Amino acid sequence: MQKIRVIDSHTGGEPTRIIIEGGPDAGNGSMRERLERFRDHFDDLRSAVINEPRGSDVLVGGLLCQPVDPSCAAGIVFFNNAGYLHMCGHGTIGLVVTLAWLGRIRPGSHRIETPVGIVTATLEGAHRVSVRNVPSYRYRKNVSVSVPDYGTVTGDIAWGGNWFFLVSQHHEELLLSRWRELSDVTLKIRMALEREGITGADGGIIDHIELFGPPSSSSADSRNFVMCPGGAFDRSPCGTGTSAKLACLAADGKLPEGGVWRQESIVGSVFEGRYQFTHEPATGYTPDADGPVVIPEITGSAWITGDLTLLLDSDDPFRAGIRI
Ligand code: PYC
Repeated sequence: MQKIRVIDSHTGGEPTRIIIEGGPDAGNGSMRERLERFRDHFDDLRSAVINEPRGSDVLVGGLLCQPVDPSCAAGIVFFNNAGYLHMCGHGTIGLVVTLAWLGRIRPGSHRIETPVGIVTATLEGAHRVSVRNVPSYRYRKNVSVSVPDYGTVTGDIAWGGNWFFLVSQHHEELLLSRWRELSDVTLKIRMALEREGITGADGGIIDHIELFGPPSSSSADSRNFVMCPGGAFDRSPCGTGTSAKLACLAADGKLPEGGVWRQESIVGSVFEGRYQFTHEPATGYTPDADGPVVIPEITGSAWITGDLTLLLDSDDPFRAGIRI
């Protein structure tokens, strides 16, 4: 019987499951190398932790790692039902609240290694965390794609730690009760981008699709619906997605440096975002990108929902989860 201890939390409604004991031996390399070792040698464990019958499509998992850089409090490799994420904003907020709940960190700033660079998370209380994300930018503006049974959709391509296609011009009402229709259209957009060979820089796969619309709360600036790589929608406003949005706002001169952007999710939770211009290198950035490089900071709250031990019985036919 294999035992894996995990701490579950949710950030603005989006769940995170952090493996704190009994996870795979991902080695001692960089977080990128550990992601590759996890993916190449222990992918069944990812599926066991995240997929049914122990998990669900909505969960994002994180393998807590010893950092390489001693100035960091932790390293992390994020994963989901479809594979591995470069970075995860809501997951980082969940990780920091998890580490605090375990008594491993105290309020203040903590550096965290991810496969795409070091982020700095500031724990401001038991639940509230600000994440200074990796350098982000808009790569292309007003890219049109022909979506079968729907029409032409135009959006921006931006990097916020993952690749996003951000669409503001559409006829969809962003209501939670319409999640099936919104899922259908965003999945079609994603497939159309793939079919037409539209990617981020260096051929980066655009695996997150974001629709924007008016907020339901007067204190927010915008509402979004974010389709994640495995076909589940983000219940939170998506940390990397809000970072991509901030990069687009900076590129269009619609939000000044340091100004606050309140991004509401499809379930009504809110992340606060702001950005600073930077000369730090960004993944895949070249001067022909359609906007400056910025460092986004995302603030949100997370709550612990479980401290449990997953059991993987060698006789269980669904020991490695159900891969749909
Ligand atoms: O918060 O960055 C995020 C995220 C990515 C996928 C789900 N959440």
